[in-house]
Amino acid sequence: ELSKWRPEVVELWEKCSVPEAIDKETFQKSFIRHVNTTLARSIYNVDNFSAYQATAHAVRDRLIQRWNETQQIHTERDQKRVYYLSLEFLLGRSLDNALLNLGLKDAFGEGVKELGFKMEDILGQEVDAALGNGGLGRLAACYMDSLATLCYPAWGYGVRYTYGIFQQKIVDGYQDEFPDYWLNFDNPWELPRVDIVVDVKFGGHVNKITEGDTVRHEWVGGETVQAVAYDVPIPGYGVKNCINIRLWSSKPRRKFDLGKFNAGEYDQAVQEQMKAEFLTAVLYPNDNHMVGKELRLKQQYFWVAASLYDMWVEVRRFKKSQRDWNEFPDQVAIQLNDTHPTLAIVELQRILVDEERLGWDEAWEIVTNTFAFTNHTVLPEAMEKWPVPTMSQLLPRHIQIIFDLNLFFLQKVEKFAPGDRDFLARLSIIEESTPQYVRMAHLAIVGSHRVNGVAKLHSKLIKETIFKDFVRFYGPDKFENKTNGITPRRWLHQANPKLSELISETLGHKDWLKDLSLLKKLEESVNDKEFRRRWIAVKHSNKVRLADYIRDVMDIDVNPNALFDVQVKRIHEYKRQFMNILGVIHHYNNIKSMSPEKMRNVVPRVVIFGGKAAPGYYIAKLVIKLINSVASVVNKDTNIQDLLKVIFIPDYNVSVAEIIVPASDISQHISTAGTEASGTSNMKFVLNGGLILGTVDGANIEIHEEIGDDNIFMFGHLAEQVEDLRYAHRYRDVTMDPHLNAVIKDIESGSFGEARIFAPLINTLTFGKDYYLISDDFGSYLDAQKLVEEAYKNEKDWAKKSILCTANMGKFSSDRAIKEYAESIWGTVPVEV
Ligand code: NBY
Repeated sequence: ELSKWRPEVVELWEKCSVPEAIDKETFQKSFIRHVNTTLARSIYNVDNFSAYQATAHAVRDRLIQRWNETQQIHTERDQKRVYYLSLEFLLGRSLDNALLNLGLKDAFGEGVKELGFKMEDILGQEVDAALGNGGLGRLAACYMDSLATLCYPAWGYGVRYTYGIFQQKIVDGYQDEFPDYWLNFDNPWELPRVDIVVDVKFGGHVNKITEGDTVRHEWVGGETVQAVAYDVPIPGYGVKNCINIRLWSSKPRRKFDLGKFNAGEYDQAVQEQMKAEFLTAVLYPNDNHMVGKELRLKQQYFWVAASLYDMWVEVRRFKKSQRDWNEFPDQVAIQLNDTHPTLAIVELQRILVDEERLGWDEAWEIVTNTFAFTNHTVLPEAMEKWPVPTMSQLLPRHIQIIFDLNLFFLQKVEKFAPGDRDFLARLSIIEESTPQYVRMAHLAIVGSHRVNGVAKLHSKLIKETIFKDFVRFYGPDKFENKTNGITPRRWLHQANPKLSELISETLGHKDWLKDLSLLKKLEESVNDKEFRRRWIAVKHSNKVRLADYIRDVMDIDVNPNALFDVQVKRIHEYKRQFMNILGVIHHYNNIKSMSPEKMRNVVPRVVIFGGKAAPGYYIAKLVIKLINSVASVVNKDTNIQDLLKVIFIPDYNVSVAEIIVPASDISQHISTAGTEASGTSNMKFVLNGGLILGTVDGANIEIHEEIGDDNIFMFGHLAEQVEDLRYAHRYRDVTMDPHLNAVIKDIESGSFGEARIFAPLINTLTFGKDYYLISDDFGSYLDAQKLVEEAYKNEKDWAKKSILCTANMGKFSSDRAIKEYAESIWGTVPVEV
């Protein structure tokens, strides 16, 4: 008998499975084995890139082992699982992170050194996994790190885009986009699961079948695309747990149409294949802006259907053990990262009703107890809605279900508020326009048992504005706040190794990496002169590192002793990079008007920008052009004695952020109050001892609460004033701040290149009624900048502020956020390997 289960086979199996050790010598052996066999190279032709690949494979071997053990224990324990559905995972690089989380960095660093390589050179070879736009995608990545570290039985589900977020080049001051073909070389951080394939159907029609007094629906016909799974292991820090992100890639069911091929129509024979592969080819590059492309809707359903089917394997597992369907929500929690995966709600209802033949109400009870929904924005242009005709074509059964759900929902609303037609229309899942639209946020709320915002103010605002009617209908308990967080492993330990070491030495432990509130104890060292000296030295060396980077990529020298003033994030009008560069012009003109004595009082400053604009976002792209035009004038003006430099760092991404964030003295988070749901880079900067200049918005407010008045520069109007200010702009002329007026006149006089180029941008302030309230906040913005400058002159006090910033950031660990989700929304408990 050839059975695997014979005792002697099991014994042999166990004898042969030697765990991959993690000491230096064993690492070196596996490194060389991978160079020789995996890469088919030798000592004579192994370059830095091959060394990276060999190191990555050696680390991956060890990751997979942990991954296997984690999956095994999770299956064995059979605890409730959480599935995090996100259309974006902005992971960045994996090697350094894996080395640190597994505790291998020192041994492997020594190991490669002895073999003739520098660890930094090897780490520098890796390309970012940039499968996301900005904050939302990076949040998903931080949450996976925390889920692994805290040992929750969790999975991420996403899309394996062939092209991530575009690469940005600056040509003549303008943004140019280039495809991000990140899979050009082999990707050691994914495990292709060619055996895990799910058929996903589009189009076709629905048959209504009457059997006695029951009616059922059958979705037939249409085209089928296959989803292939790629698994990305995510190691926890300081634990053996290693969780999984499953990314789906599309491929055709048939490679080509043999009939057409034989008829000599070769080009048409491969067309189906090309169309199917196109489905997951590219990430849509818009942040906080909905673009209603049919392909995007197809991506969403493709991913959601494959993921639910995959979870279904689990469901069948417990069906075998005779569990009742009603227990499904006790086994599974699904978190919707924004409305992008909302079709999962409809898909689960479809499976339960059409395929498992459950009654409608019973199925719906299961569905709503399974899902929870996170909202990330209040901007109207970001609200997802899909035309009913498009959805009917692609998903004929789903649109029926949506209309039925809406009917039953509105019947309840009608009972709640009899005769209130407006209330009904406002709550409806369907927008009654021509054509009709499906409002995805409404569907997500109706289909979830919890809805949350991502910072206190944001969660309050959604209850008072966009979801107000739902709060009235459901009561306030369905709506919660879960303030965002960031992982201290990547955003301090990995990005800022020197500060991490200083902190560990001062506290006498590394436990703070798993319990960030322990940083509080750093407060006791704030009056220790020697500690402050070392703190300042670390910041300085990080500024030198950034200055080196700027020289390498831009060939510009900046002075690391200057104040580094940073604004890096997606370029968007609501984030007001425009206001920042207008402030820079004001500052520049101010310096130019000074006598040499007065100039001596000016703090030298390097203003650093970075960020991508959506390729179709004309105004955002003009902001980039203006920044670069100002930079080219300012940077070559010798009259200002290097007191000001303006830098636009191209192609801002996660890896570049890891260099910029630790080097910042002051960073700007200056959105119009009420527009930035949370922001998460604000947390990263403050954790690294950078101060912030910010508006009373998003998580700035909670950071302020934690670190205190003395350690943050806040300015501008409040969220509750915004509506009135906009109203005033609409019906009276915008009253320009005199300083702002002068700056605009300067641009219009051609000081920064042809004025007509910038006219559409300047028009947003005048004809555009200054929707983002730059004119209202400009005065207090300049005042706040003056305070920053004065404070920076006192090195000792600034160092104290910097230390107190870091010391009080405990709350903003993604570990805290994930525990809150687990405890109050998911009801999951940790299972440690
Ligand atoms: O989510 C961001 C928020 O702007 C930020 O304030 C918050 O901190 C962060 C995490 O909660 N939102 C965001 O990044 N959104 C997107 O990237 C995005 C991408 C695509 C679409 C909408 C939003 N879309 O509709 O296609």
